[in-house]
Amino acid sequence: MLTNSDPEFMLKAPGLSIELRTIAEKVCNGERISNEDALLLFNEGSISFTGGLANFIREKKHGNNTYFNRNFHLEPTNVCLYTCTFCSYSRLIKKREDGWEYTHDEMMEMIRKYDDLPVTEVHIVGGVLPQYDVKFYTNLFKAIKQHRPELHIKALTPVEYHYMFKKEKISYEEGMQLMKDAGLDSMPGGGAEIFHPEIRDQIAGGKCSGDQWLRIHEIWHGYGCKSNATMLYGHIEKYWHRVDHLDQLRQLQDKTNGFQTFIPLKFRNENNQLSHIPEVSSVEDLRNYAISRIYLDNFDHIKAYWPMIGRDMAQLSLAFGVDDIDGTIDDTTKIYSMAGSEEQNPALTTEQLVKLIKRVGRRPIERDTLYNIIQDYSAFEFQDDQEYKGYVSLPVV
Ligand code: V47
Ligand code: SF4
Repeated sequence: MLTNSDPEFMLKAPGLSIELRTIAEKVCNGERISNEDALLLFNEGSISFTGGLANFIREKKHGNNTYFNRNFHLEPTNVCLYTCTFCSYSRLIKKREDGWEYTHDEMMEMIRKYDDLPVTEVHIVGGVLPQYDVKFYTNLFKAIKQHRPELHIKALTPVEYHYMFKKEKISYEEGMQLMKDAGLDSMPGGGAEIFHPEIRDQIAGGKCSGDQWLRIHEIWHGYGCKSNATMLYGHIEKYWHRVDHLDQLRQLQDKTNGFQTFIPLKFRNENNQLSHIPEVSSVEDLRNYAISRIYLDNFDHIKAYWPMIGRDMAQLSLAFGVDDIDGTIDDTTKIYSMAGSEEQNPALTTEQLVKLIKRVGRRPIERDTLYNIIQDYSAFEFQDDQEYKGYVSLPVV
């Protein structure tokens, strides 16, 4: 039987132009698509055609496996020196009384709240302020490791690192080594926005450039460490800016193979300086996931971040190239609720995440940050009313 992820099915799609057929042939033969191909898919690929190609790659790489982890976020501050126009989260220094600025001890208190819970990762990211410097973060990472050595620290982005290393007058190489020695395990994908200066200067002026973002990841990968990458889409950029962004990520990945996951982040328009720009449609979100999956042939994973896109869309995205839906979160991030996401208090239990994945016919796999498999939940069973009943652990195949 032919399914929509069967190559033959896609090559037989009625009315397919020669150019689109050539893209489908490349995908079926495991060949890389070009920037022009990606642009053509954005402009002319139907959602079923593009989604089918992405699903074909997704299933070739991962079958039905869909990954998630048990994590929580720590956001040291929402006061920030920068004024990114898309950001609903930050409070300007002159209005800092409206925000929060946690101390070392307050942050350790939050870490201790998870002592009896089976979380595997803390994701630390927030605003940029002078007091959150190299000393602050190296002390924090050391204290976390001393308290709970097995908790994976995924923390900060080149935006914070560039700022604090410059202030400290140390090189990126020295700075990242200090972070590694203090206990940093991996870097999240934030701060990438859109690399091209034509857009970056308008939406994220003053913070690290696209080249600096890429350079810090390259150095980190050179130390044998892993990181993620994001792209903030659906605001003032054009399709070709997205393709340029993906191109730069693919080129760096060819050099280092240090990226694990690509996470497209949909611009949400509440409470920020770009609120006049309408959000893109759900079809556009699915198209963007699918083209990211097709283009980034050297990335293992594509993630849909459910607190940003909502649970329904995260489920749908699993048929459009996505194989990871992040983690339990435990209501510990405010970035997206403040920007208008439908997820106002993002928290899912493991059971809820498993159920979400199973309801769309995929196989829920709990992973750690580095994609070591912790548990396969495929034998979860649901009663008629779709309530979670229990699970048995299965060997992973
Ligand atoms: O860099 C801020 C984005 C990012 C808005 O690596 C917005 O696993 C949309 O990078 N609309 C931070 N996006 C979050 C991030 C992330 C999230 C989940 C997982 C991982 C990972 C990384 O959030 C920022 C910025 O691009 N952002 N405001 C907004 N209004
Ligand atoms: Fe600051 Fe990050 Fe918001 Fe930009 S996106 S204003 S750097 S918190």
